[in-house]
Amino acid sequence: MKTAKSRRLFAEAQKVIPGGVNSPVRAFRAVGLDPLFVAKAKGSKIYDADGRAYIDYVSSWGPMILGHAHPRVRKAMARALSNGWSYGAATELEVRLARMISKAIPSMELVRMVSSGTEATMSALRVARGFTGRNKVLKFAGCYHGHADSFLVKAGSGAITFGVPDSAGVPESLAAHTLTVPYNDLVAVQDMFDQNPSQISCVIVEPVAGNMGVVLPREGFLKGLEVICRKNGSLLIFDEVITGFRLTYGGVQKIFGIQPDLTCLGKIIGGGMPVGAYGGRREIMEKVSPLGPVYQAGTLSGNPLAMTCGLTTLEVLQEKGAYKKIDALAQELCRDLEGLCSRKGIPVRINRCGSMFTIFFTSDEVYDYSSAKKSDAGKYAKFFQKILEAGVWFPPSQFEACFISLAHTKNDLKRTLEAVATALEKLEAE
Ligand code: KE4
Repeated sequence: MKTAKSRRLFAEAQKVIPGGVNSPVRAFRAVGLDPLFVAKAKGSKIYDADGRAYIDYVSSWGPMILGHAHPRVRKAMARALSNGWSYGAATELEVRLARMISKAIPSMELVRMVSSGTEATMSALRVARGFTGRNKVLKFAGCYHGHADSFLVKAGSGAITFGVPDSAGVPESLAAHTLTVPYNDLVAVQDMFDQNPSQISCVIVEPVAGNMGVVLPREGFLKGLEVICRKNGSLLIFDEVITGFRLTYGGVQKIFGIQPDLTCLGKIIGGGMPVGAYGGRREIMEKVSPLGPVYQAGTLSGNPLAMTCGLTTLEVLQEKGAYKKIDALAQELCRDLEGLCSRKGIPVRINRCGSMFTIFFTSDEVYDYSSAKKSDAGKYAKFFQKILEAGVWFPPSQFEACFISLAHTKNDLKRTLEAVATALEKLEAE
């Protein structure tokens, strides 16, 4: 592969940016390569600095559900630019987007705009702590909620229930307030509540997990969380930064019939521009400044250009058949990938929910983080490298999700299968 320009840019980048990237997973370290630098993207394709085209399944980690550079979004943003693009004041655009979100996700009676998923979850946690007067938060191993200190915490050793930092710079005294249990394990959740009576402010969960690879909730898991939270006076927070407007027009909460107390959004609601949001029941969100005592703020919150991008993206998603199309494409691709791997005798598990999926190199069911980690990440890395050479760009980590956009075509799927077939042959030959 010709990567001279990416290599040169990476050398330059490392002189001025930590690791040469502005977000760790982009460094391609998990797949044993130097990162490719991207020059442009259009539709389902992404183009590297050396001019090579790839079918893109990263989709900017979820936001680009329409495909890249969608003409309607581009026109709307160009028009908006002529009005200036940041005022630090309230605008009609943010009211329209908040109203659209609240209409699509009725549990979000009040919505506060922020500029990233991390800000959304960090703020929702603060609101939960402020509303309940409790400090502890319960999360699930393998779920990622952005990089706020309280979430960069892993389960303490078996003996102790409280968390230990999962990153340098996170105070142990803070990590101790984060409790971590396995995903899909309601018994472990109940145990934590028994061991920490009236101390848990909230449970935060990815209702369909995307950050250990795609892992689906087992029957009754989400409903169980709702019941346990209600019984214990704790808030249920759905982190729908990935799933919000990905699996349906609105929250995956609609599909599962769950009413979380707070919901966090990001990615798609900004359409690729920096937008996050959190919201929920009025009585809870009325705790947020300037109404209430929980402080949260942001210079670029509700940025007019970002709002325009998000609004237009959601408008296009309202078009009839949008979700049916991307779900059908993903179903077809995953079915054909499974067939291909089984014909080649390569054990894989493909977890899919709507238009997001992960191919795990394991023969066992993947239903939580420890089962996800049993998959052969080394084989995934080699697989990634080989399909990349063939012009297919999957996430550079076994523990991420692939996304299909409205711009993907049957021909993209055909070319993807051809690339996978070649990659599997090369893997077998090794
Ligand atoms: P951001 O701060 O990256 O906008 O959102 C944090 C976040 C919160 N909640 C969930 C469920 C998320 O998936 C994320 C961010 N997702 C990762 C990829 N899975 C972003 C990619 C990156 O870190 O570069």
